[in-house]
Amino acid sequence: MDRLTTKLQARMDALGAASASPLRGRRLTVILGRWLGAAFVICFLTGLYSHLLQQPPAWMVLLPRPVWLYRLTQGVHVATGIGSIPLLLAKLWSVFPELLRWPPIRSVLHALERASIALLVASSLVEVGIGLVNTFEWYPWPFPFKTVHYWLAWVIVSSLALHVAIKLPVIAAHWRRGPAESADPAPAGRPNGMPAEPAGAASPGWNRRALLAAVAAATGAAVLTTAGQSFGGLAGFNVFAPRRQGTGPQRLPVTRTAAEAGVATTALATGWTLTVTYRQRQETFSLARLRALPQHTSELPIACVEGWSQDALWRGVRIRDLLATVGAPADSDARVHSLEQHGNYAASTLPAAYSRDDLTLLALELNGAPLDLDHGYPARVMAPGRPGVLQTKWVRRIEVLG
Ligand code: HEM
Ligand SMILES: Nc1nc2c(c(=O)[nH]1)N[C@H]1C(S)=C(S)[C@@H](COP(=O)(O)O)O[C@H]1N2
Ligand SMILES: [Mo]
Repeated sequence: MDRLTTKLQARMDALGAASASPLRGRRLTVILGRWLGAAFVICFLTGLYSHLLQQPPAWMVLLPRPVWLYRLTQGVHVATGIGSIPLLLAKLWSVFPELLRWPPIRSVLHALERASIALLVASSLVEVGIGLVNTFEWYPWPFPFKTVHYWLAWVIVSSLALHVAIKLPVIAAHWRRGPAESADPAPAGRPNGMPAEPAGAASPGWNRRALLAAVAAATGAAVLTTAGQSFGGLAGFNVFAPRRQGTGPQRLPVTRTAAEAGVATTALATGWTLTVTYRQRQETFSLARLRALPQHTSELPIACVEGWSQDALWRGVRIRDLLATVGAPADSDARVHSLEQHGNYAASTLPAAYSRDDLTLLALELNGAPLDLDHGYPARVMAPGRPGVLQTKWVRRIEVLG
């Protein structure tokens, strides 16, 4: 048994030596950890906001203004998520020799620490992997993306919190000594896992700064070449993101076409009508009758959950005017039904915070012309500050709830 352990120990040491780099050290790992921790916290908070907007609990304060709020939070979510990929890889590289340390478990606390890190690493890799692939609308796995992504986010923040809690003595010691001091080569003896700065490295400080600059540049490049899908100012740099601003029918991208939704025929049928219902009351509107109602213009972005977003000019009938035609109070929630029959997009709920808003329209026009079939002809909902997935296209019925 002892011989086996010694042998394994030697193997691991050899592997460690083969992949050794003078740049690795506690300082590098700490700095990358801070960057990555900040990125994950931003991802978690913006992701949670997106989640809550899609199934708001009773206590939730819904914010139709500023109209660009969700566009910003989800754009930041996807950009930060993509930017965290180089950070995560660099962080894993910086601690890689730790995986080879022998014996693998030294105490209960050490076992707990390793388990929490294993969980953190595995869930982070899966989370950013499926997140990235999702923004390309590719779902090559048999599980529902949203549910898995959501629960993995909780696994990440919980294991991150545990990881920080276990490291608290190290962090506290670092701050007690002062950051400048502990940046110096730490005393030998590897008191808490991370190797100290290797002795004899020429100038680890300078090398570390160069490496950190390279990681920062990789992160910046990942963000810069994708964030143009959400932020107009960066559109010219958009090399990798799947959506391009100003493209598609009426210069606006389409997530799912009428043909894909199976509504190409029903949406173009001459007999199309909109039905608005409230308790026993019901009103039916032809397209001509809708056009005869007061028309209003709203400049609102489509802000897709997948991160792309773009401003557009919408024109149509205010939802609250439509609710008034059946005598519904202005403060009503409404359920919006699409011609699309099945799946997540067939209907959406419009809470009162949006339905009473001046900017919320049943839009008939986009950028100065009747809606393109793929943008929801004959009529779609457009409300401020909401995820694109809730801006139901090809509306056939509005049901006032309550
Ligand atoms: C490359 C990295 C990432 C990308 C591209 C990405 C992308 C996305 C996308 C597209 C959504 C919208 C899902 C939908 O509503 O259909 C989303 C939601 C979310 N993301 Fe991420 N994400 C990434 C990383 C992360 C990380 C690191 C966390 C947390 C630590 C996180 C937490 C969340 C949460 C909580 C949601 C809400 C899910 C829900 O609505 O149920 N994401 N993300
Ligand atoms: N009925 C229906 N409404 C829908 C969709 C859909 O597939 N079916 N896609 C949603 C999504 S995910 C987004 S981002 C917006 C996109 O609107 P656009 O295609 O006009 O750009 O429409 C939303 N409304
Ligand atoms: Mo979307």
